[in-house]
Amino acid sequence: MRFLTAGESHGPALTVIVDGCPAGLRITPSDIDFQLARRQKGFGRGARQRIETDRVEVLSGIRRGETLGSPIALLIRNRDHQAWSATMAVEPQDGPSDRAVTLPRPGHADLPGALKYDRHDARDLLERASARETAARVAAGAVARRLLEEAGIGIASCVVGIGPIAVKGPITYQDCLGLDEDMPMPESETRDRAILEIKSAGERGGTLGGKILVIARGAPPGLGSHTQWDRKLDARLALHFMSIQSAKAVEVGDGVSTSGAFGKDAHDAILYSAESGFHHPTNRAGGVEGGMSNGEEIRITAYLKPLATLMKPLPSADLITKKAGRGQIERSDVCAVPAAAVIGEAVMALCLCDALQEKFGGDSVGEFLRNLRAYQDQVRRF
Ligand code: EPS
Repeated sequence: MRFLTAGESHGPALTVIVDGCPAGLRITPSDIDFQLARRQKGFGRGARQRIETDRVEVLSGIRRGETLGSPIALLIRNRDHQAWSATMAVEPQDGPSDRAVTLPRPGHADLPGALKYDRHDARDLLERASARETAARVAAGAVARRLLEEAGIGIASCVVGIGPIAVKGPITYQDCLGLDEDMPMPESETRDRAILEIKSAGERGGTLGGKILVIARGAPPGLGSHTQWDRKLDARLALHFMSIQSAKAVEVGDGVSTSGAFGKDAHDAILYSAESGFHHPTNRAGGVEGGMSNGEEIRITAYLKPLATLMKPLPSADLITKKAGRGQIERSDVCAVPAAAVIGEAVMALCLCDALQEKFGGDSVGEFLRNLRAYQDQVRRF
């Protein structure tokens, strides 16, 4: 299953085409809207989310509540486009743009994009670099997670850090369920401190990053492969998570702490019981060994930098005059980490769906599930 998104933040709409979804998957627009609404929540979001109520329009690939096996085209309109129609006009316009951005924001796509694409108005870059694009990926992810549900795979997430505030952990899958959607952090005292931290950052005109944990439960062993670098599941997960706007690091399992440990404290022993088959008493590997899922929970932590749009901007230089100034002020969020957790669930679903279909194929959901079950049976009888 593959997908491509298109759309600018203040253009008419975002779109995504999901290709390769098997036929016969039961899905409704409300399944997708449910995930889109989750993405819009979160403490620290800015004014844009009060303008938008993201809703999907299904243009193709779904009929009478089931996928057809044909490309699924999804569209999410930008309500805010009304206020930006002249700025974002497709037709040639007279004179300079009313909302040109010539002072690139340090940390954003503005400067490297301007140089690369030879554009002197950074709006030509920032409109696409905007995290609004993630609405399209969350819509595609909602399709992927429906297929995962059929395969018995669940995905949950939580926020494990906001700026300097971090949960103590360890965090289980269960801990990620039923959390407050505005700040889905498992430890209530830490959550209260995180909210205060965001409030105070906002008052000071600053922004905050943080970290999210995404867990997939129920994946069979053997997704991905050790045989080639670009088939390794951990490498593919890292690509998916790293592509979330503002992600700067991705950790599989306890990868960061085990890099400083002795081998005996870094790996997970192998046990066997008639009931559970081969399994591990710990999960430092985060469910991936040798580039393949090992049957344990797949655990990814993604680290997000503070958003680059600052109300008290850093020094910058003008793209046209080259004169010193400060990064342009644009409407933005103080903190988008809670939304990133929802986006992380979507990219986890998309990555696992791709790996599952690579292994089990199937033009229909029935064929896909038959192949999966035959393999699960093989693993049980190993
Ligand atoms: C976002 C939409 C954007 C920002 C934010 C996330 O809307 P606008 O630019 O109109 O305020 O709120 O994007 C960024 C922080 C960014 O750097 O692009 C969204 O829908 O998620």
